[in-house]
Amino acid sequence: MQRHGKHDALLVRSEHPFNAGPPADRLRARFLTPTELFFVRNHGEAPEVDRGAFRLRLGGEVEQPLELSLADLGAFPRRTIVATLQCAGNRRQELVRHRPIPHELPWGIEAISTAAWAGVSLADLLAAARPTPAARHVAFTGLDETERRGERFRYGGSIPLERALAPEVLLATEMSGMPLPAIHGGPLRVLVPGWIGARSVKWLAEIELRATPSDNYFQRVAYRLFPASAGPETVDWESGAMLGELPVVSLITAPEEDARLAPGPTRIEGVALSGGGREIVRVEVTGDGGASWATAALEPSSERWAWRFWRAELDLAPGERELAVRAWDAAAQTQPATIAEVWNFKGYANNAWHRVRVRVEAPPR
Ligand SMILES: Nc1nc2c(c(=O)[nH]1)N[C@H]1C(S)=C(S)[C@@H](COP(=O)(O)O)O[C@H]1N2
Ligand SMILES: [Mo]
Repeated sequence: MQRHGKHDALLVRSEHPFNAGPPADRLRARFLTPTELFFVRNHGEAPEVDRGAFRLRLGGEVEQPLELSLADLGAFPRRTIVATLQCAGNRRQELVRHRPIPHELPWGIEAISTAAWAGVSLADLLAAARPTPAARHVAFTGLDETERRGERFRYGGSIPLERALAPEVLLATEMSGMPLPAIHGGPLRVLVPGWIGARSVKWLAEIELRATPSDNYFQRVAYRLFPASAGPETVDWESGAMLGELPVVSLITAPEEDARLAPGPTRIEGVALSGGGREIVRVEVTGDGGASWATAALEPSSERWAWRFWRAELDLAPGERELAVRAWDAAAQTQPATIAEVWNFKGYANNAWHRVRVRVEAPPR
């Protein structure tokens, strides 16, 4: 079994390619997820990269194409950003329970983690390459291959040039104080804070400036959001919205589903995150299906691109109870109540209230 330096406690959704994430009781243990617990999302096998021979190529709609070794990259100013990465498929399992979603990973809540990423700003490279007026999108291609529709090709995706020019978009070579591990894209990956994880391309080898988004399968076809009425047979793939910025989300990490709890005041805790660096301004929990809400305490944080830890207390009476959480961000956006409102056949962007069923019972006397 391949473990990639990962903790044995990880929930493994697939071995080949390796896809795994931290169980709920470890997800929120530390603000910076220990790297051995950080979730992994791979579409193909992790490639081996020769660090000495490695060159990053940057071309397309630029006046000055670049070809850079890792040492060349090290000459640009070094920046560190604490950022949470979340897969667009996080919490797909709840969508699957509502209506089946074949051929996609049934993630629980574990496809989310936080690290301190270090590397160089993509903006600094772009300044050296000087994009032409025709450049509107920045496309990334990794070195890993994957197969879809009978074709083998490299993983890729793109972001708008406007997003790429922000200083927090990194080409990262370090993760929480260590060289970027191979399983997380080492030696070099993109980090697009506040956007779906899919755009943070690992094993980065090529950057192309373009007038249009990337033609890669994972930009052109996958990672699009369709209405609930669309299905794999009838869908017009081009009609879906290309996913980018994350929606506002929140998760209950404790208690866990099916927990048995004593009646009375009960501590509830979890994490919340919004897209685009928007601050989480309120988190609320309910134990009565949304009839009443208790406001959670937010842990102080100055990390704009990272999740927010919260905790709350609910007074629980005996019986089967459903706990739920919703967060609000600085744009006054909040989360839809039900899975039915967000269901889509690819299983992306589930930001419905996160619900956890528990049994509350007095201890036997
Ligand atoms: N080259 C490459 N980059 C990739 C992927 C991939 O399969 N190949 N998966 C993407 C997806 S869908 C996510 S959610 C993140 C996960 O990053 P992690 O494995 O470091 O957590 O990487 C993204 N970058
Ligand atoms: Mo993802």
